[in-house]
Amino acid sequence: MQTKQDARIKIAVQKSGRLTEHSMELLVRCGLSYSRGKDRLICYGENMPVDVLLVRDDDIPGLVQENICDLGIAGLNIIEERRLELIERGETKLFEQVSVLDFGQCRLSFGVPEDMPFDGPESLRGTRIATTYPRIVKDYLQRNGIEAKVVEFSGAVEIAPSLGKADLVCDLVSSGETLRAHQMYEALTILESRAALIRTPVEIPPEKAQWMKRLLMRIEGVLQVRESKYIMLHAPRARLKEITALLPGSEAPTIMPLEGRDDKVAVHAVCRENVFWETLEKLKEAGASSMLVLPVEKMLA
Ligand code: PRT
Ligand code: ZN
Repeated sequence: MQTKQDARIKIAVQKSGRLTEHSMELLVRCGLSYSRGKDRLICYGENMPVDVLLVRDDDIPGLVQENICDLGIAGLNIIEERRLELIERGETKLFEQVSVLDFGQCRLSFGVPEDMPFDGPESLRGTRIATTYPRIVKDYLQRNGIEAKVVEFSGAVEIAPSLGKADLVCDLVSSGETLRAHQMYEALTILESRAALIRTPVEIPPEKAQWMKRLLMRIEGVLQVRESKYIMLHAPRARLKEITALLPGSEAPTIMPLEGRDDKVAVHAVCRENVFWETLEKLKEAGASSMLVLPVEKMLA
């Protein structure tokens, strides 16, 4: 028998860490308001049948794989490591990646001691590599036909070389400060990571499907809006074609006359990509003036 609880969508989010705030903010932007359970491990959706389970990021792919949660948000580094582990175990039904999100950016890179020269993947041959991502590293080495020893660490990978436990490391890097503080440099990136949304391999039951569809559509909408800008400018009629071609990711812009000016028109457009200073400078060179770039609040195609 189905209980009311079964009709609620469960989404696994990191309890406390780098992805927590961004993940919750994304859900709030999708319209979710919630109250936090007494144990502070669950956030109950008040206005949507969506509950958030707060867990360690390492547990998220497993919870989604086992269909305990319908959705989960974790770093691609964690997702990929877990995916390789499941394949290794002969698992055939894996969680699915729904979309890559716009936060949690970092790189999984080889960090090499300052006194060790690095001349591409060949330099890894015969070395001992400390990492918390043994499967991703082994997969990389195998694909490149390189034999090396992978030493698995559960944390504080960066101290492995100074302890004599490894020659180099493969770890997450964002500013590079941690590597520098341990007399290492970033030599080669093997995975560009950011947070991603994954879903259960199991078919969503009909009583959840409607809300699931709405939630995924809203997430896509939020991601698109964050990238999108509304741009307004004045353009000389003679260079209109050139100017509209410079607008990043915009569909048919609106062209309007300017009172008392036959040589210029007003151009309004939604750009589906961020509008950077470089673009504005190019537009100015092409004769555009009075440029205004505004954020977009909501968008529904
Ligand atoms: O408790 P729990 O297991 O949930 O959290 P955690 O400590 O395992 O994860 P957390 O919160 O540190 O990171 C969560 C996710 O954020 C990671 O899985 C990545 O997808 C992403 N992320 C983004 C990062 C970084 N940037 C990052 N810089 N994760 C870790 N780091 C660490 C890295 O391991 C290294 O120690 O930061 C250090 C390097 O940073 P820089 O700036 O010195 O280069
Ligand atoms: Zn973790």
